[in-house]
Amino acid sequence: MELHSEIAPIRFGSSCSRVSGDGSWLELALPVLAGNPISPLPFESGAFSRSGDWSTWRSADLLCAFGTIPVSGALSDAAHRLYQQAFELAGDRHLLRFWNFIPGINLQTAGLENYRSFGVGRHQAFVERFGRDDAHHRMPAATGVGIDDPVLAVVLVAGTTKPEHLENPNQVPAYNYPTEYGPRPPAFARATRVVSGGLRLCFLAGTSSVLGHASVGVGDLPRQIEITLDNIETMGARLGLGPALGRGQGLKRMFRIYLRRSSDLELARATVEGRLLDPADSAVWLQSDICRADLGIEIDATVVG
Ligand code: 3EB
Repeated sequence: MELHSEIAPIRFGSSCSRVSGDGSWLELALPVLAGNPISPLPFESGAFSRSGDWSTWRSADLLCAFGTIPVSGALSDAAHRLYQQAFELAGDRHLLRFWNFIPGINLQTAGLENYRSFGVGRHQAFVERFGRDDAHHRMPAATGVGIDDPVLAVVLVAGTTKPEHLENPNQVPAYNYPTEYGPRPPAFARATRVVSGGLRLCFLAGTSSVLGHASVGVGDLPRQIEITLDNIETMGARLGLGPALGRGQGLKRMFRIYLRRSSDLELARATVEGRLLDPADSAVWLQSDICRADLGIEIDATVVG
């Protein structure tokens, strides 16, 4: 199937995070260390509309949207509200993918880390929407990283075809994490895949150096990269793409690599480019805090074709 026009709703590397005047793109102030700051999604764009805090593109099969909400008090309230709105927008469509850009992700508000507070509101919204028993089966692949501006930004993909949500056998499902990682568990799957409009869409969640539920290689970035890439291999196989995540198969592949410290770029690039990336891929290297304060790298991917 021809891809006519792709949506490029996110542009990284701006000086402050904001929505453009016409609402058609979201600037995020994550510094770009390397690669393409305009991150396209490989979908036909469909009709654009702007309503409330949300910008939406609807095609026959897919809905892609981003929403932002200013944050002053607890992140849990902002997350709860923005996710309620996301679910309303998605309507009967199935949730396929979320990206979450969380202000001051590792800072604390009223004694609770902002990421954990975000997790409380997100989880509550899932349970309210789908019920306690069904909520886990509805959680799609997601990414959670930090931004420095006082705005919570969420990007959503939803579709008419029922997806498959996949877990990593070497990791505890995030929605079953013990409470040491927050009062409510993170609401996401390790990967989601679906066939939509004749295309196979594979969404790899933000993947990091986590085994079981523990952070691995704390203080040792090469080790963290090794475990992260091992986890990606495992999920590549689960997705049916093979351990190299479909490298060399003529698929469209988009990667985002988030580094906590920009000074790690050279080291990380050598390993990740060698083991994971192909020159044909679209990849962007970003500096951002990631949701576990003890980890330095997170990688997500979208593979289509
Ligand atoms: C982890 O494995 C790393 O809260 O949406 C990765 C992807 C992580 C998504 C999220 C968090 C999220 O627990 C953290």
